[in-house]
Amino acid sequence: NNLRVAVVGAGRMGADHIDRLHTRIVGATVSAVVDIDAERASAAAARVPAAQTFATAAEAYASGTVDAVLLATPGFLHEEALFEALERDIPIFCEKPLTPDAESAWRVIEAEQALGHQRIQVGFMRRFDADYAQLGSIISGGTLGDLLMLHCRHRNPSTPDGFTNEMLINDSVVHEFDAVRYLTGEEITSVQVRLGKASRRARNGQHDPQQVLMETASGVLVDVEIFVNAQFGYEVSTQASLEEGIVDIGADHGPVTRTAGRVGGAVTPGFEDRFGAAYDHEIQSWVDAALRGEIGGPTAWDGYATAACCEAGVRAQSTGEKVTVTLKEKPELYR
Ligand code: ISE
Repeated sequence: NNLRVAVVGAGRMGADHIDRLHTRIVGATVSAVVDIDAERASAAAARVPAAQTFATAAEAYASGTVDAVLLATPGFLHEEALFEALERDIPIFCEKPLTPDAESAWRVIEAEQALGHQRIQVGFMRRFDADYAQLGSIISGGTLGDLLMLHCRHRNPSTPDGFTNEMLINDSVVHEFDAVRYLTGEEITSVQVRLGKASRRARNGQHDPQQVLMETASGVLVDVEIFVNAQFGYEVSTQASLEEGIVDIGADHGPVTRTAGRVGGAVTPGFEDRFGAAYDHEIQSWVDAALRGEIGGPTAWDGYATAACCEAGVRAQSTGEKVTVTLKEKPELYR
């Protein structure tokens, strides 16, 4: 069994997925690399001699060499690409965010519903990270009682050009929105953003860092420090307060060395390393499920619910108010 995958978008994450599909994933090959930038497509495809390059997904589909598609373009380009792939009724892996706002995400839900089965898996890789999965089972297992609060830190060393203030929410905190929904098994009911003292390293009109506060349906309170120009390296960590204990996840691992009067280990440089194993698991799960005609991870509903949180978060950035998140009723297909 071999799934022939077209990777659309040959940027940072697209190139990483091409490498993963080519070297580590079983049951799939990269048959097409699509990017409007021909040079970028060729550079990313160079590692995979069998892959052809195309300027558009339509051309890749027309070549007759594509069974499934992995979308790794920026979020604002996803809606059209998703419709195009849903029309062909092929397995779709869509990097986060599904789309940038609730209305467009709902149009995607409607299109998938019209097919009558799920085709879209969304790239919330934290669900495939060992630490998150273990915290998830501690919470759902109930051995430490009910979950009361979550304290999250999400720090990037720096941001690329064009990473706007809204992208702190839509591209970075979107992962916390999904992680909170995953860990609590509940929807998020409100989002608030507090802007305090900003770093002089903030660029592209960003106010950085920001504190994002959320509530879930049962009243679990969540605070997130999103700090995308933190310089020192990459860190995504969470502390959970439960009735009978406190659980920490996401501390950097690796050897801790004591030498020359100092003690320490290494800091993870970026998300490719921190979540490398999680990305491998998520893509393998997608491929395995796709070969059975199913999906193997977060659904378009997860994409829609987080898009609604992002929309509320972006509004909260400018108003400073607590913004309520209201979702439409969950369609049968996702229950
Ligand atoms: C990036 O797009 C990701 O998805 C990373 O997981 C996140 O940590 C980073 O902040 C985003 O820019």
